[in-house]
Amino acid sequence: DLAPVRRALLSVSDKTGLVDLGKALAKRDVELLSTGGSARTLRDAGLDVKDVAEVTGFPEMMDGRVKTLHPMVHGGLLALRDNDDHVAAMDEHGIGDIDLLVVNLYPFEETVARGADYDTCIENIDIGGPAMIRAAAKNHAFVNVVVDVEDYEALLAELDANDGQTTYAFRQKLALNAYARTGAYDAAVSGWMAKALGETAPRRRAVAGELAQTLRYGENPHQAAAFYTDGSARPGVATARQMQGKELSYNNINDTDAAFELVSEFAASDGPACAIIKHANPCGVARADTLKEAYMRAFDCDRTSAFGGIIALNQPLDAATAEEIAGIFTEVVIAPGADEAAMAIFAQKKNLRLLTTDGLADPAEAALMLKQVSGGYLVQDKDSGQVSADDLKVVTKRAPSDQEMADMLFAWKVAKHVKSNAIVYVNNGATVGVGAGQMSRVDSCLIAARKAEDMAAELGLSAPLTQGSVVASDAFFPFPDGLLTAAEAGATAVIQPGGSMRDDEVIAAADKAGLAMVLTGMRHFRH
Ligand code: 93A
Repeated sequence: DLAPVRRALLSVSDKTGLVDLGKALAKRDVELLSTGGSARTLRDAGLDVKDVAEVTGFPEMMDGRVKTLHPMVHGGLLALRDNDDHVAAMDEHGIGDIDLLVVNLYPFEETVARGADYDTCIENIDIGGPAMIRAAAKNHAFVNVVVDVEDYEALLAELDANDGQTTYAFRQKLALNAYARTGAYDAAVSGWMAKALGETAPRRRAVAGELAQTLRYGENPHQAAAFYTDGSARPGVATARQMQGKELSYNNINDTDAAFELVSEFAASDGPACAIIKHANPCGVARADTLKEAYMRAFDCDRTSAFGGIIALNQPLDAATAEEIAGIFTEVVIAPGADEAAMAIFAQKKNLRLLTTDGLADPAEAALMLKQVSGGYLVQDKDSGQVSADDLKVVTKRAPSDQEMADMLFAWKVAKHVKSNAIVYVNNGATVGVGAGQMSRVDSCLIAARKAEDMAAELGLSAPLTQGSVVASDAFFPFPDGLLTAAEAGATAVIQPGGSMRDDEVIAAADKAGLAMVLTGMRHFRH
């Protein structure tokens, strides 16, 4: 199953490592064919290269749109070397074998990422490259196809280990990777077009992904797992730089994403904010005058749960905050930067993972979310819904105070990031009780209130901080019971979507309890 490599075609947009590869191949007596820019690069380095135009007898034309699309190329890639008819056809037309194809494609994804206009994106759709890659990959019985600069070394090692030949298993692996590349490439093109056309439900949807990391395991140790990125340049867990600490786990990545998306709701210009996440739910979110104070207030929402949590900050990590965070066990910290003094403090905590991003994510940015179900997947717009004070409808006799209003808007932003049923108590810019993921809204109200009682006991407070708090509910109260539970816990104002059949009953109950209540008209289910 060994196949020799005597003739190679090199056609790459990313010229990284091209000269070294060309030299290494030439040293192994491999004849080099190449396209315009690639050929120039190789020739400039003193290598002997034949232009594809010479092989095809056609010049590159139409701005390079047609350069390799020719039987002299595709015959050389597709011919079965052990098939008499194929060999006869090659002889008849003077087609030579191409045993190795090295291609990396026009940088379509990068072109989109840098915000290029429509026509520029179109021009960066590679046609000849994918055609050759697919041809070479189909003929992996004889042909090697390399589509990633990272694979150049492995190719040379394979040639050296097999006296200038490659094994079938090696070529199969190359082919698998090659088809994944062309698949992802076309998925990127169709994904870009869907976005450009505002099409959320095309009849077919291709999912693109690039392996970023094979994970030690998934949610549990008996589950294999990997992390794929989709090429988006959005600040977030996939594009963050890891500055220190152990490798991220599956759960780390999931929780870090939740933490960063939540803290990104709070613009840096509005002052420091901190979110602490456990099992994808916030167990403390706060704003304050300093980042350190924001962290401490978030921590004080539920110290027990914050142990081993994931912390997201909306400002670059500073030394004072780093010092405070380093005091307890934390899995991951993600922030839009970290200063040197902070880095020095974290350096003492070898296992603590620090990720830095280029700014915050835009919470209003349009994006699609995928959820897998058996036999398919659901696609929906990301929940980028936001409300401001002007959108709120006061439905009670008492209108909220300014402080209640500010806290309700804060609580509402947090509730959007809590698994349903979500209940969030907030007191003066900090969560003081979070109820998440319960099947009954009343239970979420009770759990959140009990959390606040536990913390009051731990902090030695005379009363839980739900006294004089506001409460947010991610969906309407179907009955007055949940609302009354919150009132009993000491909440004075309520923010919720409204829209229940029994809204009148719920509003009457709020009035009777002396609560101020506003309706958002928008729901934030999250499952
Ligand atoms: O415009 S194309 O789709 N038409 C082609 O026939 C063709 N053949 C190779 N683009 C084509 N390529 C691509 O050119 C390769 O995939 C590679 O990305 C690039 C290399 O061009 P150069 O060697 O001139 O820099």
